[in-house]
Amino acid sequence: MLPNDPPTKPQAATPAHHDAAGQLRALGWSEHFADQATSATLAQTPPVRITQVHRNTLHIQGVDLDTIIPSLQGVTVGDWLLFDKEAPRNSQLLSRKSLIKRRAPGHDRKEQLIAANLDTAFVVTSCNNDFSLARLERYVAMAHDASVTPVIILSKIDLTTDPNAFAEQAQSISPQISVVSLNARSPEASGFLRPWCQAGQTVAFLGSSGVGKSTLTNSLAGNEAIVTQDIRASDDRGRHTTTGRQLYILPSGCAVLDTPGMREIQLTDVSSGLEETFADLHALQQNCRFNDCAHNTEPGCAVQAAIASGDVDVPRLQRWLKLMAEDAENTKLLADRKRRDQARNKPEKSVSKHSAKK
Ligand SMILES: Nc1nc2c(ncn2[C@@H]2O[C@H](COP(=O)(O)OP(=O)(O)O)[C@@H](O)[C@H]2O)c(=O)[nH]1
Ligand SMILES: [Mg+2]
Ligand SMILES: [Zn+2]
Repeated sequence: MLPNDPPTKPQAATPAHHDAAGQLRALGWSEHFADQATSATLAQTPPVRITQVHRNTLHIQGVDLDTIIPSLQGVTVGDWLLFDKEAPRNSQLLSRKSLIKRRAPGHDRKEQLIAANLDTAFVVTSCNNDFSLARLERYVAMAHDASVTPVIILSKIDLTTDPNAFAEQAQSISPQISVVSLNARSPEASGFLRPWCQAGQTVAFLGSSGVGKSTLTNSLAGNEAIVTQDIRASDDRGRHTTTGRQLYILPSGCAVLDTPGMREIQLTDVSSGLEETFADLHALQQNCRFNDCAHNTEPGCAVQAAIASGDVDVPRLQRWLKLMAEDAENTKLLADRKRRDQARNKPEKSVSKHSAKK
């Protein structure tokens, strides 16, 4: 083609990260993972990231690699594997930097892995009926427990007359958490999220359906490639083949996970996350006379004393007690269940695990 020839079709954008190191970094690779393998191992079994989990397959991306492999047990979106090309089932799961999970809805109520290796969780709610402090606290506790930085995003500020009232309430959860108010459809929206979306970072949007998660994902991607408005499809009933969670690797080098709305987030095994989210109440509790104080009618209860003096917000205390009870209950149920499953499946499991050697 002559230099002055007009291009006959749009030119593919030059990828910002065309070398191997740049590609890996854009996928979220960091020392935490590199430290887990020798360079010989990495050459033999290259690192790949799971960008989607389907019923029977995984979508993986690596350096000059974008493919589908058969499912592996116990992995989730965002996980890193050392990919064995000859025998994908023998690929090794790298130890995670963070993991977000919940107790799944439905009657079997197993533990469900939501996402691995996130740096930031954007907890999105809109300035309307969706807004619920109790739900925000759940997500924040989940993020804290996973050592993922929670950032609260209040969307649809263009649809309310008093966005500040929502922002103040959200900030009341903790002075340490960033609260960002925005109109997800405005061109400025992605700019507000940039501080958390630098190259090499992995961020996720969590929150109910319809609050603007896909709109924000699109805004970060700088295009309309990602479908907005979750289709109310059969995936809700668990028969569908995909979880609907997808990790997008943006040209800017940030990995973004868009998730469909989760109707229910039951906490499990997040006691330290609750401690961090309700740090004020947790600190007060240390001064109660009894270790197992229920902060009800016990003598010497520091929490009741703080209520009497007006220092404690009673609805917040009630939400804290409820979440702690729920967490304790689910943690116990799941531990019992795991024990039962282990006892029942032991012989079978070990056979299938080592079947290659039989
Ligand atoms: N007015 C307004 N509409 C929004 C805003 N955020 C999202 N929407 C609209 O709300 C609908 C649902 O958005 P979507 O991004 O699909 O929500 P998701 O289910 O959380 O992924 C779409 O029609 C969006 O255009 C916002 O901040 N303001
Ligand atoms: Mg969506
Ligand atoms: Zn007490």
